[in-house]
Amino acid sequence: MERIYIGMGSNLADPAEQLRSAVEALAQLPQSKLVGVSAFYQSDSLLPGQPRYTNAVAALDSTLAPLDLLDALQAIENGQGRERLERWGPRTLDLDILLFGDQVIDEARLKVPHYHMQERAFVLYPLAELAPADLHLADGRTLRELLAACPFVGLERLSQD
Ligand code: A4P
Ligand code: MG
Repeated sequence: MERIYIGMGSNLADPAEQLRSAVEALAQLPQSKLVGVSAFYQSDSLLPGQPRYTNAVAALDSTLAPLDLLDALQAIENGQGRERLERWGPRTLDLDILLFGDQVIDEARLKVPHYHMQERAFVLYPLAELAPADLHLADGRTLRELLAACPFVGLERLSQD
């Protein structure tokens, strides 16, 4: 059993609703238990000219193998109408495996910890709602240190309805 953190993002077709549907789908995953979901946060896209994103993080306990979880997450993305037209393009739903226990995974299809999560406020602040502050990445840096280096700028925490 591993504690897994999943980053969720959407900037098309009612993003908050996309994230709510994704949470329902995560709760249905086999061999897994959804243990928490952060608040939703809005921020500008890292790429100019795209709609604003809504992001959140979910925590899952699972005995799925990493690549099986990736397959399941991609099936959820596809089920919510994701079209991969261009890398980094706007998307109805993006599900990224941020952390998979303390495993470091370096496979063609799966790199964990997720690329650049250490410096993305829209990942770190929702993650901090769920994870212990002494959570550390494989390089030894704690979540507390990463947060201290990543100002809460341009993020808007949405009230939950
Ligand atoms: N892949 C490798 N490692 C992982 C992992 N840990 N989790 C592979 C999930 N997938 C992983 O992903 C491309 C391939 O990455 C997958 O086939 C999988 O095998 P993708 O989701 O198809 O492509 P992508 O999302 O366009 O690329 P990427 O690199 O995941 O983009 P990002 O980093 O997600 O950036 N601005 C705001 N405010 N909020 C956002 O969420 N997101 C992006 C996209 C840009 N700007 C943003 C946001
Ligand atoms: Mg992605």
